[in-house]
Formats: sequence, structure tokens, C-alpha cells
Amino acid sequence: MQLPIITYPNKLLKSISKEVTVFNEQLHCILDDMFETMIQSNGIGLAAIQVALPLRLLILCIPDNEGEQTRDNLLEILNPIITNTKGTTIYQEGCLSVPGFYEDIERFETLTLTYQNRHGENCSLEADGLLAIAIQHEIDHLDGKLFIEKLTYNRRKKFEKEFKRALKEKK
Ligand code: QAP
Ligand code: CO
Repeated sequence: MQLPIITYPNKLLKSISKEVTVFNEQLHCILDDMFETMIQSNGIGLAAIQVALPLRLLILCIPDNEGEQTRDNLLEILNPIITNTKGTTIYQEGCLSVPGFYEDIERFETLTLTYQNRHGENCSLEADGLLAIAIQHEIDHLDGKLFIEKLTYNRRKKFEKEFKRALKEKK
């Protein structure tokens, strides 16, 4: 079942999400619905708070070499903790909760992550490239942060201007 995605400036996006402690069928339904929602919306990453659930979980599905997004390259990351980082990199980010706006954002280039999977099993991974960027973007959502909050003053003003214009055009 597809879930509605909440968008800026919905205040729920500022929530500090809570740790997942119960790994039951209901949780698995949420994860499956989030996957469907993300794919239908042409996303590569989605945090639970974007579908109004304040839980520390996120999903990522980076397209493979053929540009396909399948369950084979789906990552379900619960209660993530970044334990190590290296370097910095800049990438033009977007967000399903800030549709139509893209800006360059600086992130760590590589990272080590510990987390739990949908069964509550402890996992870890090392990431670089787009995956490392996406993980940081999604973890920010768990802490109530959007990528537009990382913009410089002038870029943020550019965003506010474009946002107001888009609002007017919708009316
Ligand atoms: C986060 O973002 C991300 O504006 C995932 O109209 C972004 O899936 C991680 C999307 C960049 C790493 C790099 C955005 C779809 C999808 C839009 C997304 C839109 C349609 C964003
Ligand atoms: Co986002």
C-alpha cells in the first residue's frame, strides 16, 4: 500500500524519531509500504518520518548498472549509528519531501555504519559514493533535519524564493 509523503514545511519533518524496539509483522508492513512508496515516487531513499512515522528507520535503493531498482539492492536500515567517517564530497541532492529543488551539499565521503535489519539483527557496512551520501541524508531526517538547512544563507534565500513561487503557481 502506498503511503502519503509529507513535504516541507510540514512540522512533522522536524521530529526526532524514536528507536525501533519491536521487530514484528507490523514493522515489516511499514518497510514494504515504504519501498512501494519510494519506487512509485522515483526516489532512491526514504526515511520513516517522510511518511509521518517518527521511527529511526530508513530505506535505500541505489539503481544498479542497468538503472534498475530491485529488492536485491534494497537496504533496510534501522537504528543506524555512524561510527567512522573519512573525507568530504559534494553532490547535488534532492528530497522527496522538498520536491523539485536540488542543491549541492557537502557530506563525508566514506563512512562506517552499524544498524539493525528488519529482524533486529546487528549489521554493519562501509559505504562510499552515492550510498554514503544517501545514508547521511536519510539519517539527518531521523534527527529532524532537511538538506535545505545545510545551505549557505544566500542559497537558502534562493530556495525560499523558489518555494514561494512554486506555492503561488499551485494556487
Ligand atoms: C535522498 O532523495 C538523496 O525533487 C533521496 O521531484 C538525494 O530519492 C540521497 C526525488 C540525493 C543522495 C543524493 C526528488 C524525486 C527523489 C524530487 C530522493 C522529485 C522526485 C529524491
Ligand atoms: Co530526504
